[in-house]
Parts: sequence; C-alpha cells; structure tokens
Amino acid sequence: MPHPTITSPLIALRRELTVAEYAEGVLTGDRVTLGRAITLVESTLPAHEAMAQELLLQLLPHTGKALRLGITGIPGAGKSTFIEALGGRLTAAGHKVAVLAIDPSSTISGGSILGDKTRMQELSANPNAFIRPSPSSGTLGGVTRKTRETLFVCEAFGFDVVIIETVGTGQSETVVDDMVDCFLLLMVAGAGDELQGIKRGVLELADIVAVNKADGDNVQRAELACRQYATGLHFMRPKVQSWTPQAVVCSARTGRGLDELWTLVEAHRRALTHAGDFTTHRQQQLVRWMWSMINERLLAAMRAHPAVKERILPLELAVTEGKVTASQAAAALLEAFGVDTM
Ligand SMILES: Nc1nc2c(ncn2[C@@H]2O[C@H](COP(=O)(O)OP(=O)(O)OP(=O)(O)O)[C@@H](O)[C@H]2O)c(=O)[nH]1
Ligand SMILES: [Mg+2]
Repeated sequence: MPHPTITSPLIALRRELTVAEYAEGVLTGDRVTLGRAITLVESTLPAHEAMAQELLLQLLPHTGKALRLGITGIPGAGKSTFIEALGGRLTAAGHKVAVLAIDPSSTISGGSILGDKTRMQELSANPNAFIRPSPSSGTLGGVTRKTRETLFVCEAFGFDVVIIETVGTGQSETVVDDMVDCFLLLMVAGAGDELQGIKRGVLELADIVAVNKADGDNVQRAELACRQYATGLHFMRPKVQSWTPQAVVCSARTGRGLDELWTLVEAHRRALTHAGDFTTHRQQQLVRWMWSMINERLLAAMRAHPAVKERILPLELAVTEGKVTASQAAAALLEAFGVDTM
C-alpha cells in the first residue's frame, strides 16, 4: 500500500518501497531505486530476504541480456585502472556498464577494499556506469550469493555489460568464474607465477589472459610474458571445446590493446553461442548455484538443530581423541538431524 501522507521528498525517499515499486523503479531505469533494490538484496534481515526473492522473481524475465565478464588479478595488477579505462571506452561506444566487486577479505575484516571509487573516478561519475563495492559482511558464500542476485538486478535495469571484479588471492576466483560468461585474468610481467599468487588452477579458469602495463620500458617484458602464457595456455585442457584461451598484452594506462581485448571478449561470446555452449554454460551455472545454496542452508540448519547442536562439541572431541571414527561421528550427527545413514 502506498503511504498516504507523504509531504516531503525526504520522507518519500526513506519510506519502505513495496516490491512492485522496487520492480517498477528498476525496470524504468531509476538509479535511486536501483541502489535501494541492491541494498534490499544485500540485506540479511529475513523480511528483506523474502521481499528480495519476490523482487528477483519479478525481474527474472528481464535478466540474462548482459555480457558478464569476470576480472581477477593480484593486488596492484591494475584491475581498477583497467576497469576505469575499459569502462570508459565501452560507455563511449554506447554500452551501459555495471561493475560489482567480490572482496573475500571483507568477510573477515568487514571492510571493503575493492570497488574503490578512487581509481575509478571518471567511471563512477559516468551516468552510463554503475560501481558497487563488495557486500561487507557475511560468509564468502553469502557475499557471492548477494553479488549474483545484484547481477540480475543490474541486468533488469538495463546494463548490457556487467563486470565482476575480485582480487586474485585464490579464494574467490572459482565463484566468480561460476557467475560470468568470460573470465579475464589480468597479469603483470616481471614477477614469477608464485609471486603473483596465481595458482595453476586459476590460470585454468582463464578464457583470456591479459598482461597489463605493456607501456614505457616494460613493453618487451610484457610481450615476453604474454608469449609464455600463450604457450602455457596451449597445453591446458580447455574449459569448453568451442574456445581456446588467448593471451594478449595491454596497458590500462595508455589504452594499448584495450579495443583488441574487447574484440576478443566478443569473439569468445560468438564462438560459444555458435557452438551452443553459451546457454548451456549459464544453465549449468544456475543448477550449480541451486545446489550450493542447498548445501549452505542445509548445513546451517543442521548445525542449528538442537539435537545436533548439543552433540557437536563432544563428538568433535571424541574424533580428535580417537575414541570414535570420523565416519561414526558424522553418522551420529546426521542421525541426530534425522537423516538415516544406514
Ligand atoms: N605503467 C602502468 N601502470 C599501471 C597500469 N595499470 C595500473 N597501473 C598502476 O599500477 C598501480 C595499481 O593499479 P590499480 O588499478 O590500483 O591495481 P588493482 O589491481 O586495482 O589493485 P588492488 O585494488 O589493490 O587489488 C597504480 O599505481 C596504477 O597507476 C598500466 O597499464 N601501466
Ligand atoms: Mg583495485
């Protein structure tokens, strides 16, 4: 029900919106409502979560149209500078770009180091761009769930490119890969792979490797590193049959290679679409997402169950002391939860 006695815009702004009002605001491109809808989606209050699910259901028919690009790289690789430069080019070419961040450290520190608008000053002031820092609380699973739902809100709003940024520390790359169409690994030359904290597993996720900072006296090193990555990628098992991962050089500072890189992102989409892999990939992501939520919630429900709760500590102790086997303890806890393990 609309509020009957609104007199000032300030009160109007603060009043709780209905789900229909959220949906209408998002679908008609109202940025204030977009921000509020994302805040609703990020909320952990049960009443908000229920509203958010209703909102997402209404938005669902309007989602799916954006190109979803994941970007990772070690701190200092140039992610923010790169997104600022690429985002500027994309908006100039008529795209609407949303940038979302997943910061695994925010789940511990409560702070948000990514999505900082300082290195993305122009983009954050750009009317065709939108930058949203990482949700600053919750488990990594919770944070990534919120980011995925925020992605849908952004698509319904009309962003046709959604970039999801995460810092390359080995914790969140897989979850980002699992919500994007194309995964870009931003590297810098001159550091060994170990120094870059990039594990082989992360390289395996990459659809495109871009060696950044190919400018000034760093050009040759960047090109050499690029050739090495190209060779490395060549020997890896591809993620999909329809695409062979590529390595390129670029400079977020000078803009070198950025247009070529975007051409490659589009070529990736075309190749996957042509082979029928694009839609299959998204469908598989949704099913995996469903199961990961079941895992998360089932486990939380189990841990909170009174009969389980009182047995957790004693059974953990018994396992560490070797009085029962891990299997027996697991069976006992599952049975306390009502799961027949026989
Ligand atoms: N020469 C050169 N410097 C760059 C380039 N891109 C970024 N830098 C510089 O590298 C430093 C780190 O850049 P950021 O964009 O903050 O890197 P980041 O990956 O976002 O770092 P975190 O947010 O800490 O994870 C800054 O001093 C940038 O000016 C580039 O293409 N060439
Ligand atoms: Mg940054």
